[in-house]
Amino acid sequence: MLPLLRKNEMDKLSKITTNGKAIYLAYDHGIEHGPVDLKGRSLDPDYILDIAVKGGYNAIVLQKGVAEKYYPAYRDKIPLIVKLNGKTRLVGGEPISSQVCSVAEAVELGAAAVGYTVYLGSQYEAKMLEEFGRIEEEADKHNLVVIGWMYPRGKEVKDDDSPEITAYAARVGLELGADMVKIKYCGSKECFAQAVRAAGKTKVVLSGGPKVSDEEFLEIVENIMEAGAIGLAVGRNVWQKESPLDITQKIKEIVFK
Ligand code: FBP
Repeated sequence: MLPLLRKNEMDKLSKITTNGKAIYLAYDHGIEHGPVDLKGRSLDPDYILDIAVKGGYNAIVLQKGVAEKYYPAYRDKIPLIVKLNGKTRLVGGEPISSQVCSVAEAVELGAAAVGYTVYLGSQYEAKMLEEFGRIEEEADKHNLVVIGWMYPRGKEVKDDDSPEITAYAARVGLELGADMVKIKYCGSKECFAQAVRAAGKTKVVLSGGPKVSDEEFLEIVENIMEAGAIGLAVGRNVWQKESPLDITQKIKEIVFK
């Protein structure tokens, strides 16, 4: 039985990786951040999907509404990661991201993987951990990859990008059974390596972050790859740039070299 499980594990990951490495284009900002992030061309989902396909991304990350209306035309061109929960930036207080799409719906939409944000340390952490557990169980039945957006956040979390908290977030992903965790950069190669070690056999990808200069971003990509990450899920640092395909090419040279 065990070898079979391991084979399934490899099969499902191979749908959204290339030789064990990966770049994902994240585009769930319409709900998380709103129009402030989606200026100009990036408001149009087709513009982003076109970058994802032309850039050779391993998958595109979408919420179900955008996936329903735009992904059918791209279904044969690029794998889909459906983000199952979300929240707007309009709510104050302790963060909670509620499930807005089921695993079954994600399967219908053609997903190869599902993503779910857990705000570790939030007053509502317990609810998100419980939902994550249920999603894991359902996703397993469909052989879908589960990616945890592991974000320490809330008034109890004073230093959300400290080495210790970042490693903690990565470790929680392993403990919960995530196939992959998406974590924020903690400022250095050494710190990120510590998080990768904490995640054990759970794969680690970088969460891109707000737009910075190409040089700064590419240095971060170098660092996380040297630290043992398998790649990154990036949004703003690609599609908010003047030439998204140029920066994509540079990212690929580092990730897949
Ligand atoms: P970016 O590369 O643009 O940072 O996107 C990664 C991501 O996790 C998105 O999937 C999500 O919409 C956004 O960041 C959430 O960012 P935050 O919770 O920090 O506002």
